[in-house]
Amino acid sequence: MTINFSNASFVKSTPSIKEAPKGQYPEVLLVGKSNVGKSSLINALCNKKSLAYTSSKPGHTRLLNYYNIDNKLYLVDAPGYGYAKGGIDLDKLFSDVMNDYFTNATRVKLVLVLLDSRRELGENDIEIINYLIDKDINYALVMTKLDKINQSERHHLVKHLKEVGVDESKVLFTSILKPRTFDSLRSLIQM
Ligand SMILES: Nc1nc2c(ncn2[C@@H]2O[C@H](COP(=O)(O)OP(=O)(O)OP(=O)(O)O)[C@@H](O)[C@H]2O)c(=O)[nH]1
Ligand SMILES: [Mg+2]
Repeated sequence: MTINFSNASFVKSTPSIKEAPKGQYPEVLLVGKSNVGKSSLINALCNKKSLAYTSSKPGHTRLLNYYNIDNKLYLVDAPGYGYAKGGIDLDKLFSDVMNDYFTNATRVKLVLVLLDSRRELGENDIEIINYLIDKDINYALVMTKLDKINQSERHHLVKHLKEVGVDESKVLFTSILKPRTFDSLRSLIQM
C-alpha cells in the first residue's frame, strides 16, 4: 500500500469510541506517556506543522483524535498517561479510553508505543507492551527525541531495552529535528 502522508487531514476528536469515525480504514494508534511527542510525531509523519496540537505542557491531548491519511488509514492520537494534572487523573483517563478502544475498535493495524529516548521504560510502558503482546496486537516501539541523546546514551538505551526483554526488531528511533528518521516509520505503516 502506497500512502501519501502529506495528504492528511483532521477528522474529529471523540471522548469515546461510540462517536468515532465508522471504521472504513485501518487504524494506527499512538500511545505513550504524556509529553513524549505523540502529536509531534503525527505532524512530522505528515510533513505538517500544526495538524496535531502539541504543547510543552504535559496532558494536552485528552480525547481520541482521528486523522485521515490519504483516504487509506486513520492515525489515532490518544491521551497520554503518567501525569495527574488539574484534577484530571490521566492514568484513569488513559485506561478508560484504551479499554473502550480495544474492546470496540476492530480495525487496529498497528499500535505505536512512544518512549522518550532519555528515559528508561516505566511501569506503565511495560504494562502496555505486555497488554499488546497478550492480546496479540501488532505493535512497534518508537524512541522519540533522539536528538536529545548522544551515541553512548543510545548504546546504553539499546542495552536497557534488551535487558527488559524488548524485541529489537520492533524498535525505531525518531527526532522531529531529523525528518529522515521518519522514513522507516512510514515504511512500517505502509506494510
Ligand atoms: N527536541 C525534540 N523535542 C520534541 C520531539 N518530539 C516532540 N518534542 C517536544 O516535546 C513536547 C511535547 O510534544 P507533544 O507532541 O505535544 O507530546 P504529546 O505526547 O502529544 O503530549 P500529550 O498530548 O500531553 O500527551 C513539545 O514541546 C515538542 O516540541 C523531538 O523529536 N525532539
Ligand atoms: Mg498530544
